[in-house]
Amino acid sequence: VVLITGAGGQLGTVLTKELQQIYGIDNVVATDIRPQDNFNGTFEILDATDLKALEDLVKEYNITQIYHLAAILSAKGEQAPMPTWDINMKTFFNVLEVARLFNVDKVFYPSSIAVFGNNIERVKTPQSSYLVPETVYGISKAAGEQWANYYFKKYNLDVRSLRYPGIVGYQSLGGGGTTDYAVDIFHSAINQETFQCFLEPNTILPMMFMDDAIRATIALMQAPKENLKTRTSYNIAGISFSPEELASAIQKTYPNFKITYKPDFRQSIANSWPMSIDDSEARRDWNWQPQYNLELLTQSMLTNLKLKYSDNTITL
Ligand code: VAH
Repeated sequence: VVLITGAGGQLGTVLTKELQQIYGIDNVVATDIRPQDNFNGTFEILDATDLKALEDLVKEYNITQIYHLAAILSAKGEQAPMPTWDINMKTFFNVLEVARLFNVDKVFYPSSIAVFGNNIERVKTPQSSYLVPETVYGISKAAGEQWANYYFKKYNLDVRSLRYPGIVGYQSLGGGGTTDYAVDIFHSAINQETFQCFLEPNTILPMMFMDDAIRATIALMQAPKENLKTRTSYNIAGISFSPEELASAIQKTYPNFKITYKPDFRQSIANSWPMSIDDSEARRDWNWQPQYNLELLTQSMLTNLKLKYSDNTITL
């Protein structure tokens, strides 16, 4: 039985459905600190900073895998540094300890390109870069990677991790990240509103379509243990693009779509991150291969969002 923390988040919403497909709806326990309206499956309210509450759920449902998606992301995290550090670390320590004590088979830990600072090569940033993160979120994720590696080496706990780029999907909204503009822009396009972007037009960032991110997660978790050489976290790459490149991709379908730029504090976060990622280890160890380029991402976003807005099933 699989437990997901942060199941109501941008990634958790989609990953929960995928895991229900793979393991069966009765073998997935979705949890989040906030209730989810019209959730289909087993859902439990969980504040993952509460060790006892997590332990009780793991025992009650005989959990064998944990996907730990609960976290405060980069932009939101900068508004409250210490609470962000406390929440991001406490929740992961709880997951690691409960997994160790109750013989959980596998743990998934999401890391991020936010672990990189601008002390390194920002084009095709290598897996083994020296990490100097410039956000509390990035510091917590870099620390989490070391703990994942420690629990693997010391307790043989099978913790696996990906350094996600910005994720773009139609099923959910961003969760307080610096890459959220790349989701919001599509909602403006569909609703024929001018989009005000909080980053400069030429800010290139590593991104990935949601379906690729989900497929990468499942591929990593199902890879034979002996193939995995990296136990901190794997670089993975999808596509890199800037707001102006994304806007012109949208204008191919919506020629009248307009974008304006009003950079805010998130610009300095974006400036500290890589522009593109070298994911050769993931390709070597577990055959990673993205399938979505900018054009396919744009088409899929516009087609699916139009559907959601037309039969107003939009419950974002
Ligand atoms: C964020 N979407 O912006 C998340 C992610 C790399 C980006 O970590 O914080």
